[in-house]
Amino acid sequence: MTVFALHAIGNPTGTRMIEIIRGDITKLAVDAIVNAANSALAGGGGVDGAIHRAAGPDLMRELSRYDGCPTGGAVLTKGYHLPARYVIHAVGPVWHGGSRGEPELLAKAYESSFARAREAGDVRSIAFPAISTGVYGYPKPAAAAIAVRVMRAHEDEFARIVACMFDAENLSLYTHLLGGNKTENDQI
Ligand code: AR6
Repeated sequence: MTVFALHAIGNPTGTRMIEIIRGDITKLAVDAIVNAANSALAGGGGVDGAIHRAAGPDLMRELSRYDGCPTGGAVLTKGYHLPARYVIHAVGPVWHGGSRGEPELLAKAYESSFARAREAGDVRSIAFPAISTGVYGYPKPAAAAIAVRVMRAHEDEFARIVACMFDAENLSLYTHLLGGNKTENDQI
């Protein structure tokens, strides 16, 4: 799949940027991509399925060493056949209406991802999908606000933070939150 739009939006407080890319996260040549995994680390559909298909079966072999991962947590593996050197498998919450700690757990999934990236020692660029906003049913506007808040809190620790958006609604939400103008269908 082609990455078909690139949004590089300046941070009003400095030179670092949170970039918004519309496309398939498995194509991104960053140090680490984040996966929206489940707590069994068992693979699945959505971005998880795409990452496993692109990385190859060694990814599942490495994950099978773990006895799962709690919601809000994240584990780091190699990227195998992906352009990214690492995959950080973050477990977002299933949306149950908002009264089961979903906002805190979603923020924790992003925080845990950044923690794993820092621990790796050589991650300068990291890309995130919109965790929990697919199969897990988290309302996209609320999830976007949390994701952008946590990304901004870590902006100074990385050379590049990419928000990789797959669908038009998330693209529009992130673009609005990050203060940019939406332009679509720019080939890169
Ligand atoms: N690149 C970037 N984003 C993508 C891609 C892709 N290739 N494919 C989908 N998305 P989801 P969740 C977007 O369902 O809600 C899996 O079965 C998608 O449009 O992948 O956290 C896992 O195994 C959506 O905005 O993850 C878990 O069981 C976002 O990624 C469960 O789904 C997240 O959607 C996790 O559900």
